[in-house]
Formats: sequence, C-alpha cells, structure tokens
Amino acid sequence: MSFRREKFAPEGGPDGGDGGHGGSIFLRASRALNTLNPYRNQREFAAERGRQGEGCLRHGRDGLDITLDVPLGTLVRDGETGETLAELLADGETVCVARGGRGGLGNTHFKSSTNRTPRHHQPGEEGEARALDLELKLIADVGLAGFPNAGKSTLVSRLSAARPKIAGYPFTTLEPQLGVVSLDRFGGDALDSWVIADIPGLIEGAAQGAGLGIQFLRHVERTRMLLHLVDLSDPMQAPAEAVRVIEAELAAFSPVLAAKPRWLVGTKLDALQDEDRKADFEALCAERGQAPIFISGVTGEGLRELAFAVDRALKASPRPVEAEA
Ligand SMILES: Nc1nc2c(ncn2[C@@H]2O[C@H](COP(=O)(O)OP(=O)(O)OP(=O)(O)O)[C@@H](O)[C@H]2O)c(=O)[nH]1
Ligand SMILES: [Mg+2]
Repeated sequence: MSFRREKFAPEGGPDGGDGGHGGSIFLRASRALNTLNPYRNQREFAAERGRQGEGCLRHGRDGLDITLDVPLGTLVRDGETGETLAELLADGETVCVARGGRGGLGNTHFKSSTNRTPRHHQPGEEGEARALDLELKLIADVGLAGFPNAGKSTLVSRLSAARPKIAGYPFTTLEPQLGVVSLDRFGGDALDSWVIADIPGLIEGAAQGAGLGIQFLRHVERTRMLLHLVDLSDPMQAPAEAVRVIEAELAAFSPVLAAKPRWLVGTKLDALQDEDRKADFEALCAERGQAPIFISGVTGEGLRELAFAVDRALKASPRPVEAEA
C-alpha cells in the first residue's frame, strides 16, 4: 500500500505496485543423468519468492523458477497421497510439481469513485509446497548378448552394484536384470553412469525356441548398443563361429536388433588356453573395424577401460552409438 506524495500533491492517489509471482518448481527428464543420486543429499528445494511491490507503481519482480533434472524413467508420486503425478520418459520432458504463489495486488487496484484513498490491498498467495517420492524405472543403455556361460552376469556384477546369479552352467540367468554402471567405481565421476541389461544366453536355434528362446531380446531392443560377449577360453568354439551364431539369432528376432551398434568383447582372458583364440578374435574385430576389447571378470582386466569407452560412446551420440574403431 502506498500513496503518491509530491511537493504539490501531498494527498496524491494510491500508487502501490503489485507484488511479483513466486517462482515454480519443475522436474525435467535429462538423458545426462542415470541416477537420483543428486537428491540423496539435498532434499529440499525452494524457488525464489516474488519481490514486494513498491510505491510509484513499481511492481515487484517475479521469483525465478527452478528446474531440477532427473533421469529418464523417473516416476513422480505425491509423497502424501501416493498419487502418480508424472512419468518422465523423454529427454527434456518437463512437469510443474509446485506452483509459485500469485503476487499480491497493490492498493491502486482498489480505488473507486467512492474511495479514492483505498488502504486495501491484496496480499500475495503462499506458493505450493509438496513432498514427492521419486522412483527411477531404469531404461537400459546397453544390452548384453552372448552364449550361456559367456560371462554376462559376471560382467554386470563387476561393473555395477547388481548381484545377478552367476554359475558355471548354462541358463543361469532366467530373467533380465539391470545394473547401473557408475564410473566412480573406476575412479571417474559419480554422475557419469550408464545402465546395462543382463539377459539370458542365446543358443543356435533360439529363434525356433531352443534354450530359453529369444523373446527376452525385447528387453534389449530399446537399448542404444549391445556388448556381445565372446568366451575366449572355450577351446571348442572359434570366435568367428560363435559370433555368427549369435548374430543370426539377433537378426531372427528383429531388424532393429540386427542393425544395433555392437561391440565384440572377448571374455575370460585369464583362462585363455590357446593364444590363437586371441589372434582370431583380434582379426575378427579388425574385419569389423572395431578395436579389440578384452576383459576378465576374474582379474578385472579391461573392465575400467570398457566402462569408460562405453560412457564416451554413449555421450558422443545421443541415439545408437557407433563402434569405436
Ligand atoms: N575364468 C573366468 N571365468 C569366468 C569369467 N567370467 C565368468 N566366468 C565364469 O563363467 C561361468 C558363467 O558365468 P556367468 O556370468 O554366470 O555367465 P552368463 O553369461 O551370465 O551365463 P547365463 O546366465 O547362463 O547366460 C561362471 O562359472 C563364472 O564364474 C572370467 O572372466 N574368467
Ligand atoms: Mg547370466
């Protein structure tokens, strides 16, 4: 509330400006995040207050909004009612979770023919406050492919906090399982991470129902790339043959999978019995224009390099990645 006061108008009219609106809070899905870790520590957020209106019809500035980034796949629920408010799936998708209060109205709004010196003004409104439950439903960036026993679950267990069942018999993994690969495990930044999907093994004829079939491949159809694990310790199977069989099954499932970028990864390097296997694998990679990748889930060799290489590749291209040559 304010009245104009000037030298020759000591009883000037009302001139109280309006208050600014309070800032609102938005959640925005961002591909740059894979975890809700940023919200482990800071759990309360407040957007800026609107500023007071002032005399001389000066309106207060609106408070600034704040936008909090969350990973794709974040389910947003009201903390009290449990009601689902949003599911943020697409990069950039934004939802308002708490609206800022409306700014107050200055006393100029209330002048009338009968009241030319209104003292009345309308106070600003409180902004919304809301407790939220955020739950992340993961969408995998990277899918695994390979024969049973190739070491897929072992790799997931070494790269992430996931603890899939691992055993020396085929079809240990029956259900897909996801793991978050955070680079801080390998001395990188905790905010750099990607999601890997462990799935059952494939065998020749899986498309016709052999083994566990191929229906579970739908779980990796939306991933951005595949890591195709090739057991180099197996004396019975040449890498080129192993790769051919798996690729045929992927192709039988869908053209999308057949076209998906994939890296061959030679596993069980520690148990290599025949150096020729390693040379064969290198030659196979060279044919495909890919640098050979060797790992061991036992010694940990190559895991750090793999984790960083995948992270770089995923960052370099927003959709399916190119093989690193
Ligand atoms: N020596 C050695 N053994 C490994 C390595 N990685 C996995 N293994 C062993 O290989 C066997 C199979 O490993 P898993 O990780 O269960 O293989 P998988 O590909 O998930 O198998 P399925 O779930 O049946 O498709 C287990 O006995 C592991 O201990 C490795 O790098 N070196
Ligand atoms: Mg497994």
